[in-house]
Amino acid sequence: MSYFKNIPAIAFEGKGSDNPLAFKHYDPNQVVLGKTMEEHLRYAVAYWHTFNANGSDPFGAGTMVRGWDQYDGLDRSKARVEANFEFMEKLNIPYYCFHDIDIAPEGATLQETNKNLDVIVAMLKDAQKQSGKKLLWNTVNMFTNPRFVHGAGTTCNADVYAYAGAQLKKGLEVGKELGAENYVFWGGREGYETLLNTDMGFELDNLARLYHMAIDYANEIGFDAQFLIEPKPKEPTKHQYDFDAATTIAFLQKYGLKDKFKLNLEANHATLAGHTFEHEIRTAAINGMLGSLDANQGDLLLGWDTDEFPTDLYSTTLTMYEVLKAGGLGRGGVNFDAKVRRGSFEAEDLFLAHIAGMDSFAWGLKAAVKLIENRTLDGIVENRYRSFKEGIGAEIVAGKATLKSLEQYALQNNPIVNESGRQERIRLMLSEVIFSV
Ligand code: XLS
Ligand code: NI
Ligand code: NI
Repeated sequence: MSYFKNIPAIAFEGKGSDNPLAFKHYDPNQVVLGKTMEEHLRYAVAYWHTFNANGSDPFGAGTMVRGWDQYDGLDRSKARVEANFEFMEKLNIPYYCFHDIDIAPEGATLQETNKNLDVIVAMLKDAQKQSGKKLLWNTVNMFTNPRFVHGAGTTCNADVYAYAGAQLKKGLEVGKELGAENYVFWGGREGYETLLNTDMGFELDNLARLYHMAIDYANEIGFDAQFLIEPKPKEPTKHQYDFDAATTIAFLQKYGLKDKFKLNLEANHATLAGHTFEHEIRTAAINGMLGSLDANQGDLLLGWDTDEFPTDLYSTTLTMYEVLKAGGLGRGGVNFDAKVRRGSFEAEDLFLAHIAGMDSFAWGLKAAVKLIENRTLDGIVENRYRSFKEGIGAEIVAGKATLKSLEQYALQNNPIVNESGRQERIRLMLSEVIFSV
């Protein structure tokens, strides 16, 4: 059964095309810096936003009625599987990502929930085999059900912790069954509202225990996905423990987990933390922790995770610049953790939104390649730090300097001369590159 009958396969038509159902920048076969665009970008569909969301918000009901909504329960889940593979096929997207409860309904008991999952996972496995599409990552949702009111790995209730462990165990088994390339942990309720009733140190110890158990079990069953933690500073809890890349890295280091994990970074989470996306990517990269990207954008006028499709070319360019400089995404990818706006309720909008995101990232990739090939920013940065290449600077870098030798130098070096950082000029250069590709 087709859920998107009126939508043709989306092809690359190039910059001159005025066909809204075509790519103008994303040419999967175009080779840049030794790899095809498809290999660089490794696009993924987020199941929850595309096949589960209905446009509801705290003030109003859903606005979106999809083809699969004519069914209920497991039948609806099966219909979503068909829709997912038709969607990926038509958009030429190689990967998808999901939470356990996106793909199958929760039952009244853990046994029932697992049974539902088994039915759908078998179907997904078949569909993957037939289509060649792959699972970029899966995860388990330990934040929606009311049992997680006080957290999952950081709950005050050991019975809930045990349930979370069981759910995670099943999640790892599902990931293995479907050959997931990564496994994501996003701690929706792993945080706190007030220290007045919270033992922060104990909660973090427990969270680390759960991660260690996950590593042990993945090893036991031979699930070799890359584990990823997805930082986010707030929402739903006031203070999320995995606040940002730096906080998460410190946590992993403290608990001896750093070698087992990388980070899944999300643009809107970065801005909620008061950072740019490129800051988060650079922080991960310089610590060897860049794993995968959740591509979206926030609204800087709003204080929550709006998960809009990424269309800001400055951001996609600088994102891809950081990714290329870090040596690429490896087993990670660009997952559109993004949803169409409530007013964009037609099925066609799902395609138009993904095209916008895919073209914007491809455009950013092309611009980033040009920045690298022309050494635009490299040249500027190298020149800016050139005082560390010789004389006292070279001694500092070589570890030969002491406070005494610095004093000796400073006493005879008068006056000190600084140079402009030329920020405004560089920003204009960046604009010129973006609009030249
Ligand atoms: C929520 C997160 C979530 C994760 C997966 O803000 O972005 O969607 O990506 O649990
Ligand atoms: Ni995300
Ligand atoms: Ni998010």
